Amino acid sequence: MNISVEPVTAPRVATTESIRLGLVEKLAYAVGKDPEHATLQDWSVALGLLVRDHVVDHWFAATRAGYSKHGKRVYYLSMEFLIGRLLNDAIANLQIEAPIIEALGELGLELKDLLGQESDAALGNGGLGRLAACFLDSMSRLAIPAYGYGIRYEHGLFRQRFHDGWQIEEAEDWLVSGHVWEFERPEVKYTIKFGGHISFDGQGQTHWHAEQTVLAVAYDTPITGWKGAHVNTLRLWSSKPTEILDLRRFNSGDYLNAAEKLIRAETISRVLYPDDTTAEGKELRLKQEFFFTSASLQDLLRRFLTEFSDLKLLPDHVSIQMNDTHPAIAVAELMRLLADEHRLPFIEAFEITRKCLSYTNHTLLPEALERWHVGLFRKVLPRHMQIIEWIDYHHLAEVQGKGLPVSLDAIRIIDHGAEIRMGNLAFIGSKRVNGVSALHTELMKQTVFSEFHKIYPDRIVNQTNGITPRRWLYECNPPLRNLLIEAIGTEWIGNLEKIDAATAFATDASFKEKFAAAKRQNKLRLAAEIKARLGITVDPSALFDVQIKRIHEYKRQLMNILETIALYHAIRRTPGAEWTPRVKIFGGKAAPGYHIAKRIIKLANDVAKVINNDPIVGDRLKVAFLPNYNVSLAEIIIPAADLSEQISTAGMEASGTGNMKLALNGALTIGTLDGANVEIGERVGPDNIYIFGLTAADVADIRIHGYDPRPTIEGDPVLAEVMRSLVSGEFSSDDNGRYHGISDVLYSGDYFLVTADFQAYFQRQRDADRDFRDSSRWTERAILNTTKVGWFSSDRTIRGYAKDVWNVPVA
Ligand code: NTF
Repeated sequence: MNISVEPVTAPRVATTESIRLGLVEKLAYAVGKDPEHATLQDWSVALGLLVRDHVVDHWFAATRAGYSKHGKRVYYLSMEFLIGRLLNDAIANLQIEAPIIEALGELGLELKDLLGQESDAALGNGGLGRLAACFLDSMSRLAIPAYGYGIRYEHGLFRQRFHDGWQIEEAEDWLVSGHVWEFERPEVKYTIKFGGHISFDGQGQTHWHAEQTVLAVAYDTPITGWKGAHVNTLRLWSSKPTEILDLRRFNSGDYLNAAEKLIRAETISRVLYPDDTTAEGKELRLKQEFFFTSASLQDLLRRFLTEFSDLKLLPDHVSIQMNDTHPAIAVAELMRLLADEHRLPFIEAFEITRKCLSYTNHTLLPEALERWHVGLFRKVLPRHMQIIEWIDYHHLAEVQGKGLPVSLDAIRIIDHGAEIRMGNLAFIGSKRVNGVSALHTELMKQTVFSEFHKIYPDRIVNQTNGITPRRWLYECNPPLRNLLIEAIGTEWIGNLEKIDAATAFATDASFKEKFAAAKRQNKLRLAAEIKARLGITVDPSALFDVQIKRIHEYKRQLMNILETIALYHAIRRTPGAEWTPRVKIFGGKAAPGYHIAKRIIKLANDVAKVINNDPIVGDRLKVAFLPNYNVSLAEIIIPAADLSEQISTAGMEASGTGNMKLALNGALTIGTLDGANVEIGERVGPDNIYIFGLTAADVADIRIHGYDPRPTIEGDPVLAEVMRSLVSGEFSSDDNGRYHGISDVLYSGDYFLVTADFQAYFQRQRDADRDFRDSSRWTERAILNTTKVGWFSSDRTIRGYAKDVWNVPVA
């Protein structure tokens, strides 16, 4: 098309006047309401649409610049993007809060009320998905031309409710009142094939006769970087049928069957799998993985071919990051597209593929390393099965040729002809493979990928995780943000390592007082939230002890609950002693099929009920398990925390990112030497963190030699009493047997070594109690946590990827 209209060149300027007029206009012409009849939701949508206009101006500029430079683009493929709310994030990044607050004030509205109307985009389970969201923010901050690619789930992570203390899952419905941030792109669509069979014609062409085809349709969300300097795109795929309706069947009265294809097609992007540690859902899950991977690769090839024609140049212009093994099918799919669709020789296709792709590993838990049965895989992806067989054979021959002393069994993709190991496929098909903390990367080299590491000693690199300081300090913690700006200016927001400048104020009496006041303000806000959601009154001067994360045995919420019980018993014995009042705050969801995890939630709630209603204990100890933990709730809890629980069995938490958010907001960590805790400890110093327990090496040793929990339990009167209370029904008077199973798990093997670490943990908690009573000193240490963890910005992480993995320049 030849259009002679000048494009928008300069982003619009926000003034109080322009915002007020713009809002009323959006309300009328986009929402269809007049101010007299508008609900808060209507106003929130109007504000979203208006802010979006500002975002779009910046977005166009960035996209045009990207095309004009003919540079390299980064494609971040992830099954999950846990982005949360976007309105406040866009306002903050564009720095247009002041005129908005003023304009709303003139209209008799408050910004925070409108922000609360937006639903959370919960397209992820936990750490892995939230990391992807922080990375999008940082890629925009650093002006890296990048696309996030994922699935537009109609239903995100389930909503959690408690019924009599048990977790109940309900379908989540984030799209129900519309989503103002996305742009549907009905013209951007790709055909995705499943099943069927393969034929070869005599001329070297391969044909895939699919059994099912669906369309992947694009939905774009702009991701605004700091100060709007760059805006990237999150492109999510929605599955649609290739045929709208079987009219013949419909007209014959067969309505249900006429709609069958539609339902089958749309099922693919219907729901997010609510499990981040096991390869569940089998066939549908495999289809989801292939669906978004294929659409994304087709899309990026199309974009490449609009600028270049020689596919050999692909690695110079494209870097594709596989977030875990969920998109690892990209290895075979990129080869298929290059070889079958674009007619490149296999060997060349393989070379190009290995230069474009890289893989991030997020866990060493064996149950989380994806494997697919060959039978299922061949049924769903017959052509990819052949390609994987080719890669496996070819790679094995290559390695054998080198004559290295490695176990060939360990590096095969197809394990004994029965299962496909996606980790191995991803490794073989990647330029770089990275872990997410120093310890995790080291363990990757020593365990899962040890044989690969011998063959490819330069391939594994570390990129310790990070968090975006925009959302996780600037936006969620206005009192602390304002104090920091007053003390050291604003540079830290775009460059978090500069926050170290505030270290000089750690002993400044006036700064300390203001820091403590900010913390108190945040604690009051959380106390109000606890009251509103649970009806529990908590004392804002108590120590707020926070554990927020998915419920998993290796994360050891159970150990925290046992410690809570021990503390409860101690308080009851001598209520007159000098106690440090504590509020134990929990948040987190259990995978619906993870029965022990769900029982741990029930135990926490049972323990809470007994303790919170015991008049002898009073304010000395309260327990609050907040239901439906999500990004928005995290934004309220994290700024209010005094103590951050990071107590996983050493060697099992790949990194953690909640640990970084809590430390940045001035919480001291109590934790094991696991994941990024190790690196946090190095930066804040041993006096400002409570480290305890077995190390990863100790745990590995125990795994070899075995562990008998009984002598440990019986040798510790505190723990022995806690264990007795589990089986006596002290917390389950309606069902004495409810926790016998948990007790059995601990007595028989205790795989996660809760009992082994209990005593050291209990002791460190008492150290924290003692230290918290010296509030002046505690504040100093909290300040040092905030000022010493600037390195954990996801901007630093992304600079690392840009340099070591993607080879792209950054701003
Ligand atoms: C998680 N992995 C790890 O368990 C966390 O320690 C880590 O911080 C995040 O990834 C982000 O790297 C997963 O969620 C999964 F799916 F791999 F198990």
